[in-house]
Amino acid sequence: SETPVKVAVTGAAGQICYNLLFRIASGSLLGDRPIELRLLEITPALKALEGVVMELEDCAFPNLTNIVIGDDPKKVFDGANVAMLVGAMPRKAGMERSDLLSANGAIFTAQGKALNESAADDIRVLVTGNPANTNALIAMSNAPDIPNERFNALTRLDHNRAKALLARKLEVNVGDVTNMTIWGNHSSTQYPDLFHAKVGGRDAGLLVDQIWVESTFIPKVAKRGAAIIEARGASSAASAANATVEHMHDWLTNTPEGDWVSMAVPADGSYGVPEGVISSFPCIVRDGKYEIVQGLSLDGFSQAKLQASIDELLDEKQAVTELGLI
Ligand code: NAX
Repeated sequence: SETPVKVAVTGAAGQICYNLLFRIASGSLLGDRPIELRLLEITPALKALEGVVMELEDCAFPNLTNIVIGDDPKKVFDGANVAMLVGAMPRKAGMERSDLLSANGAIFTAQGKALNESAADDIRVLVTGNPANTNALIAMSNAPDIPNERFNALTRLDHNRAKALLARKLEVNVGDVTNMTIWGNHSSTQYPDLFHAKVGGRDAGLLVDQIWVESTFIPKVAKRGAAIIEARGASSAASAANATVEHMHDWLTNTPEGDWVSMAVPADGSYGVPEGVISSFPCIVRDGKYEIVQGLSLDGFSQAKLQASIDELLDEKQAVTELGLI
């Protein structure tokens, strides 16, 4: 029988994973290929994680061959082909930004080193835990033997939010919206760009006015997470899990012909984004390799929006450099 794909997931007892693990195990990631789950948590959360494991067992998923849990990243990442880094230190009241970066820095330096030592040669790492782009940069910088392009961060949730908002505005099916782009950081400075998007094959930019784009579309996409916290009393979980599984699924396979997705990947100079940051771009995937879509034209408005988000990424990079994390 086929060798199971080893899928490592961190933050496994948290709320995103309470949805994500069941999606992975039921086939949303790899169809009917056998999967071994390798779940990392901090020591105090291992008991809760045992409960999640019981529920996974009780689903009797036919393609879930084994579950390994633990609090030692080196052991849990052993032989992993895929790693989804969801667990992170949330910002608490009174916490300065530098405190947040250093708390997460400790997590992602350790996990980067552990991946470097024990993951499989084909490891792909996707960071969902915030600040996702910079956490991915920290992990990447601490894993010198793993090619940089194997480290991505999640902006697919923002991408999906942007598609859904545009579809609601135009009263079309979300499936008719293609070629949406999120540029930059997964933060409030992100630039959701509909000027290359298509709606039923027509240019989205011709179907909405600039005022709606600037005063509604961009801020609503960027602040959707806060709106969900306000309504639900907890941050987005199922939609974040869905985006995480979709990003990794597409990265392992192909993006649909004629469309692209948003992925935060190590910058290579495309669109003037300097090497050394992990920024969101429009990407296509062919046979498990992603490429940044080239040749899109950005007008002055779009350039300024992208630049603001790059500036923030460079600030975060400088902060973690000063903290000695990269
Ligand atoms: P929860 O607080 O419910 O779960 C996080 C889990 O991570 C906890 O169980 C915690 O014990 C665990 N954890 C902490 N440090 C760990 C470590 N060193 N190793 C392993 N596990 C560790 O948060 P949840 O709602 O699941 O969100 C997880 C992360 O996703 C947060 O950082 C959150 O900000 C981020 N998000 C990112 C999104 C994105 O689009 N990129 C959107 C959703 C979400 O806000």
